[in-house]
Amino acid sequence: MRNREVSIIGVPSDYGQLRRGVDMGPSAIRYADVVERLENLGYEIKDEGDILVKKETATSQLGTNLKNLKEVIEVCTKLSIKVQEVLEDGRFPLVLGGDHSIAIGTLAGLTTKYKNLGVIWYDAHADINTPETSPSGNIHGMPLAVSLGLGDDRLVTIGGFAPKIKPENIVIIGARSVDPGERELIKKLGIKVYSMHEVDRLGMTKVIEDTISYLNKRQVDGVHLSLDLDGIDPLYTPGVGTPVPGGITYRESHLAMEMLEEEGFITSAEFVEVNPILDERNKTADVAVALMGSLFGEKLV
Ligand code: HAR
Ligand code: MN
Ligand code: MN
Ligand code: MN
Repeated sequence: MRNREVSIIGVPSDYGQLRRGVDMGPSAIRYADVVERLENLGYEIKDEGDILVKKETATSQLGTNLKNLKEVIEVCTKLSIKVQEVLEDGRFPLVLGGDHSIAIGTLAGLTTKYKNLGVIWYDAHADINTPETSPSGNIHGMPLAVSLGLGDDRLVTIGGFAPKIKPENIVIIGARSVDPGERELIKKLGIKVYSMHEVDRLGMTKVIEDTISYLNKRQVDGVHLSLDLDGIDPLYTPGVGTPVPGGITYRESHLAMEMLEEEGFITSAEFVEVNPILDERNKTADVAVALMGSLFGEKLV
């Protein structure tokens, strides 16, 4: 059954990387009329507002190579509590980023309820770096690793337990910029990846059909869609901090959302990495909201 009661949670944080402006993502997405769009589909929308993110000028790596580690821990801890509250109210959490490091908090909150959570990671990147393999020290390149229990202990144990998710419950779609250490870990853990090669070769229809049957076989008790707008080709979503050419098209992305909606098994979602400063007239937020429309059942005819 689809949950008709949706809570929107804004996370105005840019601490997971070094390009400012992605903290304005939630405002840009609200400006693109997310609430209206989903209300028009018959959903009862509660905008929970933004998680309080302090604007620090002097941030702390806590003696590690992880940029803004202290601030990311604070944001993700607050977010995990908020997501947990929304779930306890029986509502669908729709999280608006912010950079992708916030997924650490989203997943920590979700897995207080879902003990065998499936995760669809729609992204140009694999975001599975550890402090040892990260070329940048940017935590937005690490949330999948952290949620698997790999990385700095203070991130890994947010919410008081670890790991949050299982490697065999993850499906990555759209990958085309993967670091050597990430590739090794993906192989070692046997994580399912539909890179752009598979998207081109199989077509999005088959990719999503296979994703659905794979996660159903895993008997997941919920499926979280973590959608990084850089998964889509920068032709359509230029307002992202780390654009990579050769991405998923606008229509392929709509098809993916429509097929996931038909199956009705997405139980939470987050849309991240919208940076209005780098955008062209809020194009990227508009695409995010249009994709949410399809994910929540908007039909063309
Ligand atoms: N893999 C690179 C790193 O770890 C770049 C990560 C960029 N990540 C995002 N999120 N934009 O997917 O630094
Ligand atoms: Mn705001
Ligand atoms: Mn990402
Ligand atoms: Mn990305």
